[in-house]
Amino acid sequence: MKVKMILPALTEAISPHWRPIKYSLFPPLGLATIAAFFQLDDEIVIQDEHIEAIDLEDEPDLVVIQVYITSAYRAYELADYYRQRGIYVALGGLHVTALPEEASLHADTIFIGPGEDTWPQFLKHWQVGKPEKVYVSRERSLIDLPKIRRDLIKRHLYLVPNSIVVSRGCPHHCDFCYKESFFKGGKSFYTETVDRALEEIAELPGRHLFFLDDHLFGDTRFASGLFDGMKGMGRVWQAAGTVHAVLQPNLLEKAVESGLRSLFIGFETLNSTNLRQQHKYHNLNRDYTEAIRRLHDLGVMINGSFVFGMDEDDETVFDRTVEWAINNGIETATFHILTPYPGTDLYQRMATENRLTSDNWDLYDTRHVVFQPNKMTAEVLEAGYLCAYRDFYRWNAIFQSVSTKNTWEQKLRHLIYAGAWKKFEFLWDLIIRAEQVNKVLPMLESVLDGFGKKSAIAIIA
Ligand code: B12
Ligand code: SF4
Repeated sequence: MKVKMILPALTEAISPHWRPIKYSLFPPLGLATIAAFFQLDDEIVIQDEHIEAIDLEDEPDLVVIQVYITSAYRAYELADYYRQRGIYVALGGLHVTALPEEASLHADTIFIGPGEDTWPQFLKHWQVGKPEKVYVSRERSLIDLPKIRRDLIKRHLYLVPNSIVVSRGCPHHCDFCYKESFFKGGKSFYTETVDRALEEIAELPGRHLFFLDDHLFGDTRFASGLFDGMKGMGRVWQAAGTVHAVLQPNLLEKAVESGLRSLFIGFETLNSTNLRQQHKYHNLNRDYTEAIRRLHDLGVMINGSFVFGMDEDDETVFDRTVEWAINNGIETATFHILTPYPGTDLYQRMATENRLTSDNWDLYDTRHVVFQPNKMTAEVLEAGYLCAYRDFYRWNAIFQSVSTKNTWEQKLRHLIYAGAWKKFEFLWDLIIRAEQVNKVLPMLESVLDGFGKKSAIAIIA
């Protein structure tokens, strides 16, 4: 059987004028995960539109498309194109799960939720010519799964080919997060076994790893076992975690000993009423500054995530947040405009309060305002968001933030990391076009690792 698997891109990612580095970071892990269920003699191609043009002249027997909200229209366009040619189309992923009725207009079969249980069922039915219209995931497990088909990934076109997920979901329940609706009807947080995760890690070439788990530290026993097992593997790695996890005694130290060098942290807001309203209780009454100090003392750089537009935010929130992030020496920041994804409790609340102002999914990219904010206008929110990015990544702000670091090595590392990420976008554009992005990986490894001085490990020892 000939199978074509597609990760469609949002418009910005395929601009002929500009190629932002963030779209050349990670390969399509979700598609490679379900590709593992095909027979070895099936001919499978994975095409990721973020890094290559989709070949539309082919004649596959089956087309599989992963749909995110921001790429939904493109996904439907591709699906309609193949279906018009009589080719069977299967759609799955987050947006299909959130809005199955919309997606089913463009598919022969749709998949609700994670695909590890439903995809093999579909393949069995397909082989006997009786595939169903809808498959709903109920059994959630990562035990005894076939190996991810990493051989189908074009590693050389990504800065971070070694992305990995060893768990699914998250133990928390924030109102704005995709996870509650995606995992409805079954477990919403589960992990691989430690042994299986270590086996997968051992098979990945090179040193660098990026864990894409929503919350790698969410199960303390699992995380602790994983970090113990990774000790001595010589890896440098990045991941996402919570303030709470960072404040837990010993776990962070173990992570650092096993190679953690940069962590994405969802601070989201500095306002406790906002946190309460979004049900982000695990951030409530946590000492953010202490979490930052702990990370920096252990040599871990921080990518702080902040959301603007919650109900307590007014036009002063932008400056306050940026100033706080700079004064705390946060190396990189990711700002978002609050976005009520369909399927979330936040979406439901906004709909009930008649505050949704757009159902154009292209605008649900966390850079546009698609609802009526409470204490400011949509225009002020969008402008404030743009200013926050500009102000945080001004050279003088970067230098101010760098000056909070104690040693020259830490200062240099901060400067290079923040600068490379946001100040040399024209260079990334050239590198991506020349298909040389993966050649920059050794530099990333070196910066993460404090230029090979193993500073963090020395601190622990
Ligand atoms: C890596 C990542 C990216 C990467 C690349 C994405 C990629 N290569 O897949 C980059 C940096 C490009 C990116 C960009 C953005 N992202 Co992003 N990203 C992620 C992240 C952290 C991990 C994705 C991942 O690999 N998961 C692990 C794999 C195993 O899971 P999976 O991909 O979901 O696949 C499983 C199922 O979905 C299902 N499945 C998927 N497709 C199909 C198809 C079929 C037929 C079947 C049966 C099953 C199936 O089976 C798979 C196995 O279970 C997620 C968070 C998350 N946990 O998902 C956010 C996330 C997907 N991103 C999100 C957003 C908002 C964005 C941006 C808009 C952010 C921005 N402001 O720029 C952009 C635009 C995305 C786009 N192209 O449209 C949101 C999506 C919300 C939504 N409802 O769609 C998420 C959920 C983050 C969040 N918590 O809000 N992202
Ligand atoms: S902690 Fe993060 S991943 Fe977990 S529910 Fe909240 S926003 Fe989602």
